[in-house]
Amino acid sequence: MAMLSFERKYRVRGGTLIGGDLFDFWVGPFYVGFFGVTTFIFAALGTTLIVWGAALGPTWNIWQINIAPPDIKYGLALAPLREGGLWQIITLCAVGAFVSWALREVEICRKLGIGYHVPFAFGFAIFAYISLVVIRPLLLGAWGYGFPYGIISHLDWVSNTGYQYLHFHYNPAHMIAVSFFFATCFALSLHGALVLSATNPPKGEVVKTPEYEDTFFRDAVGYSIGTLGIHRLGLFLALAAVFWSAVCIIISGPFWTRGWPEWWNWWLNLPVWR
Ligand code: 07D
Ligand code: 07D
Repeated sequence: MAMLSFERKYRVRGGTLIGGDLFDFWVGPFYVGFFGVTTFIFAALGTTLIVWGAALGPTWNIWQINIAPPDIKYGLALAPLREGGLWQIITLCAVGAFVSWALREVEICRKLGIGYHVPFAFGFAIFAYISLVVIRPLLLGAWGYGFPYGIISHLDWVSNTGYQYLHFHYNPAHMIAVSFFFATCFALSLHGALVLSATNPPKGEVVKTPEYEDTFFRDAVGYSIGTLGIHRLGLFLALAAVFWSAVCIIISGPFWTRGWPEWWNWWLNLPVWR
């Protein structure tokens, strides 16, 4: 079925979580919904505040614009607008926009009668962001531990935070996260290459079926995970990467305050060496 006629067929009322029929309509190809409206409001307000923060700052250079969180001395209190208060409202808008977007995805899934895999996956990205700007600052007792909003400044934050623990590569959860990120790239490159090899043949040759794809891997390594399985594996690898990222930053500070290399002393202290 052509995309345009499919869309017309499935543009049905219902499936909304809130607001009934009120925002149950489309603007061009975009579904609106209650959460489309809240996404728009949060994103517009947040973006306006970023521009306002930039206007207050010393530069319009896109790389150097920086909206910093409050000083640590403000703890978990609200800070004056120019001293981190803007960052606090922008953070609220960002969380509001990301969660609204996820709920809008849920409504679209309900309309189509498909699973909630996409909003579930986006939920992991939101969790990683919230772990950086809400969970860890709350556990450490100050909003000042959040990362600053700026293209270069947020890189400075990652580097500084990493070196506070001497050598962040020794963080065991960071190791697991990095390995999952690498594994995700590995899996996607194999999958993308395999699908193209079978379904994009030279002119005049027929497209090959999944049996060819499975047989390639059975011949090469003795096992093929299959057409559905590879997508389950891909989703698992990607979500595990983000999950362990959130773990690696939440434990840095709230649960381990020394250098990460020192954490490995448990290995040297095993009774078996004594
Ligand atoms: C390809 C999907 C498309 C998304 C894109 C991002 C904005 C921000 C904001 C002008 C893969 C759009 C960007 C809307 C513009 C202003 C104020 C996703 C794809 C293209 N980072 N980070 C980048 C964000 C954190 C780190 C680039 C966001 C943590 C490192 C871009 C967040 C840590 C490097 C960016 C976030 C961290 C980057 C490319 C939120 C640990 C780079 C991103 C909301 C996770 C790279 C100059 C990309 C770079 C980079 C955005 C959080 C580390 C500006 C929105 C605090 C080490 N980050 N980042 O392609 O070139 O993502 O930086 O959490 O080297 Mg970052
Ligand atoms: C947080 C993004 C969420 C995004 C959302 C959506 C919009 C809309 C609109 C495009 C999590 C935003 C959407 C804005 C856009 C349009 C239209 C994703 C998030 C909600 N590290 N490290 C990680 C590596 C070192 C350090 C994670 C590698 C050093 C710190 C990952 C190396 C030191 C932190 C990772 C390396 C150090 C991390 C990041 C190599 C510095 C974190 C991925 C090869 C000296 C961060 C939760 C992630 C983290 C993190 C990889 C090196 C420090 C596993 C490969 C040794 C302080 N590092 N790192 O989390 O875990 O994505 O954050 O050297 O805080 Mg690291």
